[in-house]
Amino acid sequence: MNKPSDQKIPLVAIVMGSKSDYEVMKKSSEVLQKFGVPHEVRVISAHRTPDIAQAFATSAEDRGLQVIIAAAGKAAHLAGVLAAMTTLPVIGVPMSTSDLGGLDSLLSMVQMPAGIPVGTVAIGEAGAKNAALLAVAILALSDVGLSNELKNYRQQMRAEVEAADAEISNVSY
Ligand code: RP5
Repeated sequence: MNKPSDQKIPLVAIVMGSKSDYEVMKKSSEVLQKFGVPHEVRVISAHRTPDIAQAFATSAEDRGLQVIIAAAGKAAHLAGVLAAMTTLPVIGVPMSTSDLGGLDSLLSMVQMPAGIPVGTVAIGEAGAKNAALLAVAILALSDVGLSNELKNYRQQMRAEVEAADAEISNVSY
C-alpha cells in the first residue's frame, strides 16, 4: 500500500552514496514525513554509479524536485557532483566515518570551490535532521501552511526547553 507521501510528486530527494548511510539518513525522511513533505529516497553513488548520478541530477528539476539532500562519507563528492549538474539547492550531509570520524566527509562537502555551492550541515544524525528542516524552510518560502508548521515546531522545542528548565532548576543543589 502506498504511503500518503508516495501519492504526490516528490519535492525533496534524499540521496545517499551507500545503503550503509541509510540508518542515519532515515532521520531526514522522518522529519519530512512529520511535515508532510512528499519526498523520494535514493541510493546513488557518484563513483560507483556515475551515470545514474548524472541522469538523476539532470532530470531532477524537470521531475518537480525543489531541494536535494545528498549524504555521503569519506571522499564525499556526491553532493558536489549533483550540485554541478543542477541549479536546485543541494544540502550536503557528511556521514561519520570509522577512519577519520567524518571530518573527511565534512571537508569534502563544505570546501566546494566558488561557483557550485553545497549547503553543508553537521556530521551524522544532527545533520540529517537539520538538512530536512532546512529543506522545509526552503519550501516554506512559498508555502504559508508549511511556514506556520515550522513556526509551531520551534514553539514546541521552546516549550520542551522551558519544561526541562522548570524541572531541573527546581532541584535543590
Ligand atoms: C560513500 O562511501 C558512502 O556515502 C558511504 O558513506 C561510504 C562508505 O560506503 P560503503 O563502502 O559502506 O558502501 O560512498
